[in-house]
Parts: sequence; structure tokens; C-alpha cells
Amino acid sequence: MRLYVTPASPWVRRVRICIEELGISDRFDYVQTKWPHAWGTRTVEMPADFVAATPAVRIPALVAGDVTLTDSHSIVDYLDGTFGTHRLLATDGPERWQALEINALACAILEAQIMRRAELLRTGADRSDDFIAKMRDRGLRCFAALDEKVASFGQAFDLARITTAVSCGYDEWRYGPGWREAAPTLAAWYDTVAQRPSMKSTEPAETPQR
Ligand SMILES: N[C@@H](CCC(=O)N[C@@H](CS)C(=O)NCC(=O)O)C(=O)O
Repeated sequence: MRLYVTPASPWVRRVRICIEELGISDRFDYVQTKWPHAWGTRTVEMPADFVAATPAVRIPALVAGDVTLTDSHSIVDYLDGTFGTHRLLATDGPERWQALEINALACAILEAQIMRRAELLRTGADRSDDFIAKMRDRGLRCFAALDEKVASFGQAFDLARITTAVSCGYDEWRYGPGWREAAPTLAAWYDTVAQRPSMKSTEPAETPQR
């Protein structure tokens, strides 16, 4: 299978951690994509194979033998169903809804983090400080909400917990430790799970430029 990635993307990292946790990394060819800073606001030219794989022109994208999937949600669902017997996200029942509750908060943080990043790549009068603050505040509110839920987390490092850990890791890497003030209990939990091999081997790094 071919997975289009960058080391900076939290959406990619979420998929890569699931792959590591499922123990199926030897099944993948990782294709590193390169992005000019203009990606945040403009259509940028990308290699034909990437555009063919994903008309959305976003990462992650998975080209598997039987299917091509163009967002992290469907990719994780496919991998978990095919190789994990749905152990990363229950298919039904209260366990699923509780996991989705956590997952939705963590995904809202990832979305806000990436929109904030795209806005920060604008310069001068094009950049909206209001919008940047709105995305920061959205993230902090969701971190505070997750902080209330840490007591119910349990031991499993499933999709909801993986996405939560990715949101903490991205904020720390891109924006500094400020999120920890909003979510001190979550921060203590994160410091433990950040030691897992799947987290260590996927630590964020700057997007390759072209
Ligand atoms: N909902 C999508 C979001 C993917 C996404 O936004 N990826 C970003 C990188 S973190 C991207 O490729 N952005 C490029 C663009 O929007 O042009 C998913 O779950 O995969």
C-alpha cells in the first residue's frame, strides 16, 4: 500500500500511529510530499500521482490494492477493519459513542491547529490575528473539555486516545507548552503516552519545502 505523508501533519501522524499500534508498518510505502508555504492559501502544483490519488490534494491519502482513500478517518477505519478487527474503534454500542465523543474533541483541535497554521503562513495585511486567536481559543476550550475526561480514559491506546495524543503533541511542537495550562491532567497523561514507541517514531518535524 502507498501512503502519502509529511512529518508535520497531525492527520498523517494519527494514521501512522494506528499503523504502528496495529503492527502493520511493513505493508506500506511512505511517499513524502513536499509543499511550498503557499499551500495555506493557494492551489499549489503537486506531482500527478498524488493528484490522481487524491483530488482533494491533501495528506494523508492511501492507495491500497482494492481502494483509494483520501482522509484519515476512512483510512484508519479501513486499516482497523482489515487488519485490526476493529480494536482501535468499536463498531457499535456505548464504547463506540464514548470514543467518538473524545475523538470529535481531538479532531476539532487538529482542525483548528491546521487552520491556525495556514493563517500564520499568510503575511502582512492578508493575515487575520482575530482568526488566529479564534482557532487558538477553540483548541484551548477543547483541551479543557478533554482534561475533564482523562479519568475515564482507561488503558487502551485506541483511536480516540491516539488522536488526543496527536493533538497534544502538535500543539506542543508548533505552538509551545501553553495548552498545558488549560489541561494539566491531560498533560500528565500525555507525558506518559508520549513515551510509546509509536509516538516516538512519529514525532513531528517540519514539512519538506519545495
Ligand atoms: N479531514 C482530513 C484533513 C486532512 C488535512 O487537512 N491535511 C492537511 C495537512 S495537515 C493538508 O493536506 N492540507 C493541504 C491543503 O489543505 O491544501 C483528514 O482527516 O485527513
